[in-house]
Amino acid sequence: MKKLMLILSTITLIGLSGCGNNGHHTESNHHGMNHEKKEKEKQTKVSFTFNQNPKSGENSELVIKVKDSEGKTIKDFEVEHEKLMHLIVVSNDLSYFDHIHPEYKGDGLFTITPNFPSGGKYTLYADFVPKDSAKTVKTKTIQVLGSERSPVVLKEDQHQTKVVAGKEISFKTDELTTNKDITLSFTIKDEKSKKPIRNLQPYLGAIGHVVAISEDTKNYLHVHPMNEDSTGPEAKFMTSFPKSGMYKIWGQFQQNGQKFTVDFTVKVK
Ligand SMILES: [Cu+2]
Repeated sequence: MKKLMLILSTITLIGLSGCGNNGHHTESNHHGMNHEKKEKEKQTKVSFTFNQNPKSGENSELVIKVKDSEGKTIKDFEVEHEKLMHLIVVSNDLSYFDHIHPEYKGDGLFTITPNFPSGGKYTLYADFVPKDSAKTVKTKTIQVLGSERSPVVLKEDQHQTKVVAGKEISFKTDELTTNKDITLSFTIKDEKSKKPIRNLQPYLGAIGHVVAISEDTKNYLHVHPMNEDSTGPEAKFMTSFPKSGMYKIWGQFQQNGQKFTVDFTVKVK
């Protein structure tokens, strides 16, 4: 059952729509179970509206409205990873990443004020589960006003070890091919002492939280922990990559009340 949940939660987005209403989702390794839930997901309609044109350095409130196919408000949501909705915000070159939690105002309405460090294109991924329905991801690409940075070219990481917030994090994967269960593993040590860290705290109810996005921003993989109750030093996750190409992977963990995010860019053959 656990494995099935892991597989079902690996969601692929194909063909992002501007309004977030027509995004097609396929679930890799899906064997036709849960058809009814899948239908419901297809019918969920989400609108993303800012109270003013979003501009870097300004606070523009984003309102996310969730409706069903008949335009009726969806009011009840399941708590997933301790939250009713997760919102991932990336710049379209994937150099900027944020993972935030819109506040539920009731009546199918969520609000949040995202931070945009510069002008340019960004993609928003709203990740939620309507009550009695399937995990749903709806996306929108937006143009943020303000001065733009030159885009960062995505490059495959040559070194699978990075230092973030005083931690040395090593990243390993199975051989990266498409449509196969792939284990992603992060091993976390103290940067100075090189001692394995064994007191990671639960972050959103698990050892960590991992998201992977394809270079073109069209595939969003919500990855789930395999050893969710562990406190380190190793955090393992499973996912499946639907298409070959470059993906950026962000792992988020917490120790001593401090959250930290590490990213690795991989090439899937
Ligand atoms: Cu979240």
